Amino acid sequence: TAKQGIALVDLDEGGVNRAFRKDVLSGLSQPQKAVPARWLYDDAGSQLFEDITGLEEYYPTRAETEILRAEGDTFRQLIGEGRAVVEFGSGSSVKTPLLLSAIAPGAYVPLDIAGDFLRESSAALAKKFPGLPVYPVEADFMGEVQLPSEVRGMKKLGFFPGSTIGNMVARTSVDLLRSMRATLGGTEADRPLLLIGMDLVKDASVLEAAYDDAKGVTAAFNLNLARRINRELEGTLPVESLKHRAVWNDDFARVEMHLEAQRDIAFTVSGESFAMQKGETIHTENSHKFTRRSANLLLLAGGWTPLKRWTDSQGRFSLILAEA
Ligand code: AVI
Repeated sequence: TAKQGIALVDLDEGGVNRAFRKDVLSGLSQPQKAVPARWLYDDAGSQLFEDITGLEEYYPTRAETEILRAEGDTFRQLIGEGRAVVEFGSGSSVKTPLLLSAIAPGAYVPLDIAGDFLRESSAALAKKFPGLPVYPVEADFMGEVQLPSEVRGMKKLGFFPGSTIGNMVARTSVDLLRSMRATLGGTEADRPLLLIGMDLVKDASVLEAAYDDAKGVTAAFNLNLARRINRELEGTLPVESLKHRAVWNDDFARVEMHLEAQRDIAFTVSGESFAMQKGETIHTENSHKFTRRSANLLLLAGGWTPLKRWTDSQGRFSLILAEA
């Protein structure tokens, strides 16, 4: 069902996030231990991710920004003016303004589950674009979201930059693409558009460096998950005995992040006991990379027809415009 403005974090009597505890306890009980990547983003994790986007080795943000800067005129020709831009996520302070200045939209609707961040970034954006109506919606965009009545009659453009789609396995990303279609609505005669960032397959050494930088910021980002488990779930994970790993999985065309035990360890989380042998890992994130064909196939599976594709000058990252 479509959601809007409901309480999104379910805390127990002790103030513990129930969904986080459930995911961690069940994930640590699997033969290959795994925790869903969305739990990387508490306040500390979100700040570390911001820091990652400025790293020398982490090219995706720069590459995508380069495309947004260079292709403004083409965006305007293909997308037209006056659409309501619905961003899946709170929007970045750089990429979103580039798109909005290029296409002169009729409204901007950012959707995010993190309400505080959403309100802050929306206020900053409204200041930058004084004439533009901004309608932030606090919602989980993985399902269909009810858009504000003010934009109901407008044509829509969905915006999902950053290759965040790559952090999902195919089943989940197809579900999301279909939910986006449902959220954006439209008719045969008035099809919504989607502008989506998808990072490209490239040399494994370049990809692994992007996810294991020399300054150790990505390592800190990954290890923060163990710290968060200790903080919020009364965990006793020995963080100093865990090592950040970034590995290219060629079969699934993705960079995987893991936390690897450097010795045999035993620990508890919310009173439950776990053990890891030296070398065993907790899988914490997938970042899928695409080819032109695999990107098109995924979009088609999700109900979107690719219309146009742009890449940066070094061919590292793609932005695709698709139509429902
Ligand atoms: C948010 N997401 C697209 C990032 C990525 O590249 O997969 C998250 C990230 N993980 C490590 N570095 C960046």
